[in-house]
Amino acid sequence: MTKSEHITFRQFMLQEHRRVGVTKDLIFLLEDIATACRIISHQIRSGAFSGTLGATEDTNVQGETQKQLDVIANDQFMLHCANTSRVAALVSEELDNVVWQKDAPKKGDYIVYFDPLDGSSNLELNISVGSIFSIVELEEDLSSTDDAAVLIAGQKQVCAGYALYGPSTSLVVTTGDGVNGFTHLNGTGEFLLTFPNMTVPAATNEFAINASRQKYWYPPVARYVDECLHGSDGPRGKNFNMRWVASMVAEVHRILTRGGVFLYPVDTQNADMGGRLRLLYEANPMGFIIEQAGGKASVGGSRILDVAPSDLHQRVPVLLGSSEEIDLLDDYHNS
Ligand code: AFP
Repeated sequence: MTKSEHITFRQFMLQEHRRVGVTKDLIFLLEDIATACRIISHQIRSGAFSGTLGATEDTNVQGETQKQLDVIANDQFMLHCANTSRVAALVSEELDNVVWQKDAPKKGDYIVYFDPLDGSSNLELNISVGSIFSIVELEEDLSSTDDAAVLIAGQKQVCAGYALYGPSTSLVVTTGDGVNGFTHLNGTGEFLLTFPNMTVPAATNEFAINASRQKYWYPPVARYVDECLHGSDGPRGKNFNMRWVASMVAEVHRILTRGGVFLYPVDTQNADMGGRLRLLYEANPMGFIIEQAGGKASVGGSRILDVAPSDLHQRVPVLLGSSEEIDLLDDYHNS
């Protein structure tokens, strides 16, 4: 497609409104999220000049030192997600509690979950980072704004997406009918459709895992990785390549582009926390996106999107990507 053939995010979403009934309220909310991501992208790319690439003095609910840009990105999501009257609550990796936008949430209102800046330990290294978001529609009026009301399983998502702040700024979104990728055009500031109908190949020869944690792995993951490393001489009968960016958004984007698996399993060292990655604003949105692109997303033997949340910042194992590989990993976990 030439530049003139690249339709804008708004044009594409209005097509989806006519094609599959994506609501205009959701389109407005997504445009506000896209604006937040556009501003975050600018803040990151100018961070070296504004002195904001480093850490703050604070730690977040995760016990992690907050980067200045974690806070800036969170502020942008909070600001831009509060515009539409249908947003009932915001859930952020950076905030201890739910931020309720109204006292009496109604059926059809949105809950927005987000990791405003994922991979921020890479910022000073100039390695790609991203923002992740997930949207759920309330299925009934709420009698109270108890934080437990936002503990909704990932299978109920109506939308999920991420922005990837890399060599270019990508916006990848699903509203439940496939996955589409947009690229930010410097100058006009628009997100143009550049990667329609993104799909994950069922087969792959590429896996991503933090191999330094090998001594902590439980047998199913240890077996899977060992067989990949044995390559054509082993039971898999083919050689594998490995990647590890330490930025989940970058790994997922690679998998959507050429296949592969991303593994952050529960292990003997993180077992008391349930894993490393957070369910509501990392695993669920990425799991929804990967499934919508034809891949699979598992906690190891069962589907991420089926997990019934029990805590706002709950962590889960994440095994996602090419379906043939995730099926094999599930078999190893279930045998
Ligand atoms: P940060 O946001 O603290 O950089 O963590 C990024 C992340 O949550 C995810 O994006 C990476 O895949 C994973 O952690 C990297 O974990 P390791 O530091 O153990 O490699």
